[in-house]
Amino acid sequence: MKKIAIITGATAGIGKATAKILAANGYDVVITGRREERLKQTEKEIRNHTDAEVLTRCFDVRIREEVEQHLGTLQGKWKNADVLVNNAGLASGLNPIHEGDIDDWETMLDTNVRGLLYVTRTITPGMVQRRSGHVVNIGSIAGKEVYENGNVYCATKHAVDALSKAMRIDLVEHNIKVTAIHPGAAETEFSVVRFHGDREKAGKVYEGFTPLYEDDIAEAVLFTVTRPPHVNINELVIMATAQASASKTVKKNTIGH
Ligand code: NDP
Ligand code: 8X3
Repeated sequence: MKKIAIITGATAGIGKATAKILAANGYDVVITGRREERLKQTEKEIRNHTDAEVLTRCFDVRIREEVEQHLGTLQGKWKNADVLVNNAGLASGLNPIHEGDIDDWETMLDTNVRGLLYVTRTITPGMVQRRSGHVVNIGSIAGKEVYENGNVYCATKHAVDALSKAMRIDLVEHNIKVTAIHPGAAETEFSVVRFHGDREKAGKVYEGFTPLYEDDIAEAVLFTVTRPPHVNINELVIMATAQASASKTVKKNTIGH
C-alpha cells in the first residue's frame, strides 16, 4: 500500500513542488491551500504525471475550526498520514519594528505559528496511536538568524525552529520523526506575497544571483522522508551557493541553474 503525505500550502512554490515530487515517488497526497483553483491545478498536474491518488482540502490554516473540519475528518486510509509537511507560511511586509504594520504581524504569527500548531495538533495524535509518522516543518534561515527589518517574520520562524526541537523531544518515544528544513532565499511567490503583490519589488530580491528554486527544497523533503527507519535528519539549512547568511548574498553571481 502507498504511503500518505499531507502537504500544507501546496498551491504554490515549495509546497506544490513537494506534493509533486512525493506523488512521483510512491506517496498518495493530501494537498491543502486557500486558493481552490490553484489546488485543482496542482491536483491535475499530479494526476497527469503520476499514478498517485490526490485529495484536495481547501481551507485557511489560521482558522482552527477549518483545520479540524478539513484535516480532523479524513476518512479511511487518508486518516493514516505517514508524512506531514508543515509548509504553509508567508512573510508580510519588511519594515523596521517601529513602523511595522500590526495586521502584517498578526497574519505572520497566525499563519506560521498558530496554523502550524493547529495542523500538527490535528494530525499527530493518529501518528502517536500508530507509533509511526514523520513531521517535516519548513522553517527558514530566518529561524536561525535575524536580519534587518525581518523582525516578526524571523520571530515566527525562530518559533518554528523551537517547535521542531520540542516536537522531536515530545514525539521520540512514540517513534515519530521530526525534521526541520530551513531554506535561504528561494524564488517562489514568497516575495510577491511579502511585498503585497508588488512583483517589481519582489523580482529585485533575486536579481544578480542564482537563488534556490522550489524543487531544491522539495528534493530535500523527499530525501529526509525516505531515510531508513533508524535514521532521522533533524534539520537541514539549505542556501543558494551565493548566499552565505541571512544578510550576506554575493550579487552578480552567475552560477547556472
Ligand atoms: P509561496 O508563496 O510560493 O507559497 C506559500 C504557500 O503557503 C501557498 O501554497 C499558500 O497557499 C500557502 N498559505 C499561505 N498562507 C496560508 C493560509 N493562511 N492557509 C493555508 N495556506 C496558506 O511561498 P514558498 O513556497 O516560498 O513558501 C513555503 C514555505 O517556505 C513558507 O513557510 C515560507 O515561510 C518558507 N520559506 C520560504 C523561503 C523563500 O525564500 N521562498 C525561504 C525559507 C522559508 P494559498 O495562498 O493558496 O493559501
Ligand atoms: C525566507 C527567506 O531570507 O527572506 O524565509 O528570510 S528570507
